[in-house]
Amino acid sequence: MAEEAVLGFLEKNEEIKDSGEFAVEKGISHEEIVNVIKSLNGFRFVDAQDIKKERWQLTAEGKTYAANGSPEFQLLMAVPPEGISRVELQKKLGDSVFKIGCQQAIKNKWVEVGKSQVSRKVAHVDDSVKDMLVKINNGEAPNKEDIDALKRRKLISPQVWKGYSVKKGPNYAPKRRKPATDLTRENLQSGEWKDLQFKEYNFLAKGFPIEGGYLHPLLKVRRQMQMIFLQMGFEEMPTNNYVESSFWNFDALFQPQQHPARDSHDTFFLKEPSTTKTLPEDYVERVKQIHESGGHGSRGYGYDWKREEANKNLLRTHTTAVSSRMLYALAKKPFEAKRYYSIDRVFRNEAVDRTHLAEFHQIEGLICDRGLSLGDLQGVLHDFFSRLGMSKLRFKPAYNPYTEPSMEIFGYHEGLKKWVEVGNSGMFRPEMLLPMGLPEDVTVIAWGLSLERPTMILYGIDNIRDLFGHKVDLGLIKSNPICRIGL
Ligand code: FB9
Repeated sequence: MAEEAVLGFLEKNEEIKDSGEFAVEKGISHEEIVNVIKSLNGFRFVDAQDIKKERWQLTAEGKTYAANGSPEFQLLMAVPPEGISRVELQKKLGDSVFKIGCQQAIKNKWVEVGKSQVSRKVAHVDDSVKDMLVKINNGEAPNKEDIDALKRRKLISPQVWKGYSVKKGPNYAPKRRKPATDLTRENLQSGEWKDLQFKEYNFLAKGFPIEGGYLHPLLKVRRQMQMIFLQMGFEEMPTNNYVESSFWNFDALFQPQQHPARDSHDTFFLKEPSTTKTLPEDYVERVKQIHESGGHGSRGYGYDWKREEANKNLLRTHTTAVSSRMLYALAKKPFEAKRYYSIDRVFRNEAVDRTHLAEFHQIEGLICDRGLSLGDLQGVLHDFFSRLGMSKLRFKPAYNPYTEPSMEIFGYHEGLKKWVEVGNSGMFRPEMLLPMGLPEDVTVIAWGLSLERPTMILYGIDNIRDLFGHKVDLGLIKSNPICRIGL
């Protein structure tokens, strides 16, 4: 309707001077007219020029007075000829109307407001304020000083009115035929295509966003860590078993059965299946020995080692449980040096906070060879972490039940301009390796770190809950850039 009105009017007239007046004339809402003008302008059916006008609109308070009269007029009307007490008048009008009404009525010398009494000074007046507010509401513009007076009383506020003046455009036609957007068999056969107006191709139109899969940042960094290990000649250990026996997770690592990590405060033990099915009996016997009474020069822990403790199933607390399985398997064969790595989930019954969840991904590397020393360990750590962009390392003596000596590793992070704890390491104890059957002169150097910490640092994520778990921020996953480590 609005479109026919605009195009129809321009058929007979040069221009629509003011879309606002045109809307009133045609009895169509100005908004509808504006939408049509914009669309016709887009297709160059018309040529529309902006016109702006400053208008005044009533404030909420202005609207109440336009409806109920100005407060000073309401006040005067409420004062009977014989006068009235302030209190009664205030009750009649309400606090705000009474207060403002008094100010204005006194100023207009309409009333006399004594200590308790209020009396009239005039018989009748016009409520010019209300009249002006009504006029403004109907779009009329009162004179400057009235505007200023009403503005001072915050009864009106300025409003920019936007409209258009409209002329015929290069594609003007009295009636807009929807431009064809397709050459169909029908309009080809009917020959209608000859007079059809075809819609222009919009070569800037964006195609439909191709939704693809998104690699989680953890998987991107895992891939980069994997590449580093493979480039350093390591092979991946099979970590596809979250459920492990206490034997491989602890006992095989010479971790005593009363070690604090082995109680349910730190470890998730399984209710079902609660115990492991099979263990290599001869090896278990040797582990029992080394725990109870030592051997190979070690005096062991000297406690009563319990098979049922070793049988308990748990969620592995470290991928070192996989390392113990792999080293035992290695010992069963003629010895050959090996470089192994693992990157997979481990579970610890820890309090969840900004950097800790009950599970994280552990990265572990180990080299099993003859006559390896702590120097070799520091060497391979330098090689590994320099590929992570950290060429400056510092080592701090540490303790692990299954490595002696052990070192915490600190690296200087150029981006953060500070030393960061980047992991832990050590040489697996003979009490762990010899019962497996590995040759006397074989030593194993190993180290471990997490996948979450480097990923949080690389992607600037400071709360691990945004990165992993049910509160993960999918937007972050979708929009995360490719962050290259070490570069
Ligand atoms: O990952 C850790 N820090 C880290 C690693 C890399 C990194 O890269 C920068 C971007 C380039 C930045 C930081 N840490 C180990 C250090 C700390 O975050 C530490 O507070 C938390 N640790 C976890 C364990 O928390 C209880 C990180 C996790 C960890 C610690 C030790 C091992 C594995 C994971 C181990 C081991 C080990 C030792 C000897 C033999 C075999 C395995």
